[in-house]
Amino acid sequence: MVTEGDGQAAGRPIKGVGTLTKKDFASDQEVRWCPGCGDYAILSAVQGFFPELGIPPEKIVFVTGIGCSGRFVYYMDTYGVHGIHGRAPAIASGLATARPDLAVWIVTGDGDALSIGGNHLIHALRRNINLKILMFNNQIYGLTKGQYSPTSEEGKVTKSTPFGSLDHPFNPVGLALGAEATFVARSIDVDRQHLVDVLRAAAAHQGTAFIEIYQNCNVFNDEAFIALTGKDAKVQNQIRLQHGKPVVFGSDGEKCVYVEFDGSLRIGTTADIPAELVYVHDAHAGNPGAAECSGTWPGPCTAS
Ligand SMILES: Cc1ncc(C[n+]2csc(CCOP(=O)(O)OP(=O)(O)O)c2C)c(N)n1
Ligand code: SF4
Ligand SMILES: [Mg+2]
Repeated sequence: MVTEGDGQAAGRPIKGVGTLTKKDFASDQEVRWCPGCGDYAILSAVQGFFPELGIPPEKIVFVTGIGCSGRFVYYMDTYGVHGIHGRAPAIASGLATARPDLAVWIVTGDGDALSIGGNHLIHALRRNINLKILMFNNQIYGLTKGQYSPTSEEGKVTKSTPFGSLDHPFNPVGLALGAEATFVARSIDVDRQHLVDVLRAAAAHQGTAFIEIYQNCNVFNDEAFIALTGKDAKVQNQIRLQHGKPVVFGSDGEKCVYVEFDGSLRIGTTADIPAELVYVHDAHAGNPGAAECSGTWPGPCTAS
């Protein structure tokens, strides 16, 4: 199908959206992240996924703030706004409200979204405008060369915390659920399949979708997610939430999340827990409490 304006705004020949490929979403700009940065994998996953949406690039707008993550906008051959620090949700909210015919995606960082932009983020989440927010969480300020961020762990030694951070970090998934976001997910740069599945679900969601993406900053915070990416560790530590499925993990599902008698969620050995007590993930649960609880565990997760 060719819709009005296809390909024209960017000065390219008209191309039917059914024939779009990854290349149609890759701009001619030289990608300037550090070699080995997790941002490359996320960019590649997004560019590879977008053709399946069937939306012409001219109907898509990426809005970013400031940070290494903010450079994302230059590399997508769509419309884009490289905004000011922390204000991508404000700019995108106005755009998506005025132009509901556009697909508006935000790319932001942990500092951009949760330090200077924390206020804008929570209000975007509660307003539930049709926005998709990709928050690259590398638990550090990358662009400004390695200061601690609101997601850095306690005790983090950086240039701005030479004796170790005293602050308790935000759990972005918990924050988003607390703001009653209607779609909340977590994924990771190195798991393309999971990331694309989450992007697909977010794109289909009507309202604001918040996706935290763990992203390795190999220069200033290398291996921050090694517990989730290490060969053996990832099997033990990743908990994948699938709608309607019991939450089990570890090799052969040896561990599970179960409901304790007081209603709290605990981790146990699957063989020791009666099957009816094993927690079943409900992505549409009205009460986000359980999802929030699961969001505090490590590993990719989705809840909405
Ligand atoms: C108003 C303002 N304050 C501070 C800065 C400096 N600054 C630029 S990027 C950044 C933090 C970026 O960290 P994050 O959002 O985590 O992005 P990353 O570089 O890690 O992708 C800061 C503090 C700025 N550009 N503008
Ligand atoms: S500083 Fe870190 S986040 Fe920024 S481009 Fe380099 S590796 Fe990536
Ligand atoms: Mg960061």
